[in-house]
Amino acid sequence: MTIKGFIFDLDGVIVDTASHHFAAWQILAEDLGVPFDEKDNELLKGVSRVDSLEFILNKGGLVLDSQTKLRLMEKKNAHYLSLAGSIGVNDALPGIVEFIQELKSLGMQVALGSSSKNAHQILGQLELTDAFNAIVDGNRITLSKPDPEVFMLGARLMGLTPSECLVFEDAKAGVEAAIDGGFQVVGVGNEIELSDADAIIDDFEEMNWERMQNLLSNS
Ligand code: B16
Ligand code: MG
Repeated sequence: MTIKGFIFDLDGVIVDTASHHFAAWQILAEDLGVPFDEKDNELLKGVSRVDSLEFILNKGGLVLDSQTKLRLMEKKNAHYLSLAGSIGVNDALPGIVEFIQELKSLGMQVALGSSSKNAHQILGQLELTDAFNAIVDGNRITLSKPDPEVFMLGARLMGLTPSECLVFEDAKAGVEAAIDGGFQVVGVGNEIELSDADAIIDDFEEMNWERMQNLLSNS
């Protein structure tokens, strides 16, 4: 099937916000007396805010009422936004803007498929909002990755089927979501974590559509 559309994850694919999410969750976990390290954080990539909090509470064997959970999520998010506030137009990861521009010049459609409720804010800071034909973020979905809802909606908004789209993901949960939805998926980053993807790249530096097609056909 010919690829006609592309769905990009945000955190870890377009911009490196993972360290800010990690720092904000780590402080919250520390306050709760729950150990939380980079390995834990790896499992939370692509996972919604509420599911991430539940992971930390489960790890610590803690049961809290819904009001307290809401307060903790607000606190984490305020901390995350203060850290991510410095993100600006030059902080898109190397090569990503050029790659998206090339796809669009070839007449392809491009969507965002992010679990983050802050996606519009971050895209705005990067001045990339207008680069996308469709934006699906954490406010538009009910089920977080590894459920495929975010990518299914992205494909639908572009008027395409999953088999006509290629997904780019840095998270294990996101790769699983794409496969479950019937998409081809390129993992961005860790070869071991993302080994189920159709192809894996380190980043978008020097990347173009021809090279990407070669990678997919050789995998
Ligand atoms: P928020 P993505 C995900 O974004 C992040 O990878 C994950 O760490 C975060 O918990 C999730 O968004 C929710 O983010 O708290 O901003 O709504 O990778 O799907 O773009
Ligand atoms: Mg991500």
